[in-house]
Amino acid sequence: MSLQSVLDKVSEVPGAGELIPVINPATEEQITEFRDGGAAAVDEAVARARASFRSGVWRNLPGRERARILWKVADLIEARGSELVQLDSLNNGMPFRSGEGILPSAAELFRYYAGWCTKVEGTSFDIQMTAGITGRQADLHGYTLKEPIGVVGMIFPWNGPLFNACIKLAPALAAGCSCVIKPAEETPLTAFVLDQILRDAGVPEGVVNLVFGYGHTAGAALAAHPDVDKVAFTGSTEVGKLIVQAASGNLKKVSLELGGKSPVLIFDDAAMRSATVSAAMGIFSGSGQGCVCGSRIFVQRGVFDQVVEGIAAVADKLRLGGPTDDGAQLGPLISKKQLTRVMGYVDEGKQEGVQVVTGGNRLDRKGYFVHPTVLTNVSTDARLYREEIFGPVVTVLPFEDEDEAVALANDTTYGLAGAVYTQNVRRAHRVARRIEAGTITLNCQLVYDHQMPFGGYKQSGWGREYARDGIEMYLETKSVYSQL
Ligand code: TXE
Repeated sequence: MSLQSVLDKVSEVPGAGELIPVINPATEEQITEFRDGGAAAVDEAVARARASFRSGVWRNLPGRERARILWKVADLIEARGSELVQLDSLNNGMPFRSGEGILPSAAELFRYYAGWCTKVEGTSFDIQMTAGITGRQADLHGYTLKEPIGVVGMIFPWNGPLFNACIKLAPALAAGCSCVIKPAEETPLTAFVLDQILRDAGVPEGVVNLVFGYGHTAGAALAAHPDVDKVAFTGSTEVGKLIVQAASGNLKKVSLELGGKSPVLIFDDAAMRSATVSAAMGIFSGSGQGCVCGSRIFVQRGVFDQVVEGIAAVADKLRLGGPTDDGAQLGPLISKKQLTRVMGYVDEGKQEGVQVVTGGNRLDRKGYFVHPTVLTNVSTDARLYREEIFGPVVTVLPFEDEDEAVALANDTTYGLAGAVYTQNVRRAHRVARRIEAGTITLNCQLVYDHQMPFGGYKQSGWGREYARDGIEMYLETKSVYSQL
C-alpha cells in the first residue's frame, strides 16, 4: 500500500471526537489527521473483543494453529518492512536506518512467541491430604491449567510505535487473549498497518481491535472499562499511576513499563575509548527518547575530565536530521510538547548554574531538533537530575569509589536499567547485583533480546516483558484437584 493511501485511510477511520493532527516532527508539517474515537469507540471495541473471546475463535485454536498465524504475521511485517519503516519515520522523525534496525526484532517477537503457543503448560501433583479442613484423609491428583487472561487493553507510546505494539501483541496473542489496542495520539500510522497485517495473516475478526484517540479520552476509557480483564501500558510513570487508579474499579490486572533515569558507572579501569563512545550512544541514540537511556553518567574521579571531554566530542560529531536527510544519525524530538519539556529542564539547569559542556540549545532549523547536551556541576537535588527528561541530555558526575558509585546509582525512584564499565570482572558482577534495576549491562548498553526478561524495579514498572515472563503476564493459573 502506498504511504499516501495509509495517510488517507487513517483520516477516514470513524470517530465522534476531536480531529487530531499528525505532525512530522522533522518538518513540523501536518501529514494527516484522524478522529478521536473516545469512550464510544472503546465500548464497541471491547464488546467485539469480548465476543471473540467468548466464542473461543482464537483462544480455542490448537496452539500449533495460532503459532502458524503468528509466523505469518512476522513474514508480513518483513514483506511490508519498507512501508512500515517509512511510516514510523515519517511519524516520529527518526532516520530510516534507526527504523530498519528495529524492524527485524519486531518480526522476531512474533516468531519467538509463536514458539510459545505450543509450550504453555501446567504442572501436576500427587497429593496425600492427611487432615484438611474436613478432617478426613484423601488421595488426590492435582494439576494446574494456564488460561488466557481474557480481554486485554493495550496502550502504547510514540517512541518506537511499531515495536511497542509488537512487544505486547505477540505474547498476548500467543496466550490466546483478545485485545483492544490504542496507539499514542502522535503515532497512529504503523498501528493501522499492523492491524491490517494481523487480519491478512489470519487472526480472526474481533480478536484485535484498534482504537484511536487521546490518552485522557480513549486511553482513560480503556483503562477504566469494567469488561477489560487486564491493561498493559507503556508510557510515563505519571500516567502509569493514573492507570492503576482507573483499573481499580474492577481490579483488572495491570502491567506497566514506565520511565527511567538509568545510571551508567564508568570506573577508572574501564576500556576508556569504547566505554566513552558506548555511554554517549547509550543516551543520545533515538535523541534520548528511550526508556532505558543512560541519562545519569557517573565517572571515577581520576578519569572524569577525560570521559566528559570524550562524551562531548561524540555529541558534537553526531549528525542530526530527518528521515530523508543523508547520513542523519539522530532525529528530532517527537513533538513541540516534548521540545518545550526538554528545553524547560535545560533552561532551569542553566539558571541553577550547571555547566553546559556542549549543546543546551535547539537547532536553528525546522523540526524539533535539540543538540546533544552534556551537563556537569549538577546538584543531586535538581529536577533535571531527578526526573526523566526524555531528550538528548545527560548529566555527568564524579565518584570516588565503588560504594559511592552504587549509592549514587540507586538514589532514584526509578529502576529500569543500569550499566557498568570496568575491566575487573569480579567488580562488574558485584556491582550488577548491587544496582536496583531490572536490566544491567556490563561494558555495553542498548543490548536487548527476546529471550531475556525486561522490566523495571521501583517506579519503573510492574511485570516483565519478553521471554517466558512476557507470556505469563497474559495467563491465569487455575488449580484443579481430583479425588482418586
Ligand atoms: O507520555 P504519556 P507522553 C515518558 C517520558 C516523556 C513523558 C511524557 O518521560 O517525557 O512520558 O510523554 C496514553 N489514561 N515516556 O506525554 O502521556 C497516551 O495517549 C490512559 C516514557 O507522551 O504517558 C499514550 O498512548 N492512557 C515512555 C501513552 O499513554 C493515557 C514512553 C503514553 O503517553 C492517559 C513515552 C490516561 N489518563 C513517554 N494519558 C517509555 N516508558 O518508554 C495518556 N495516555
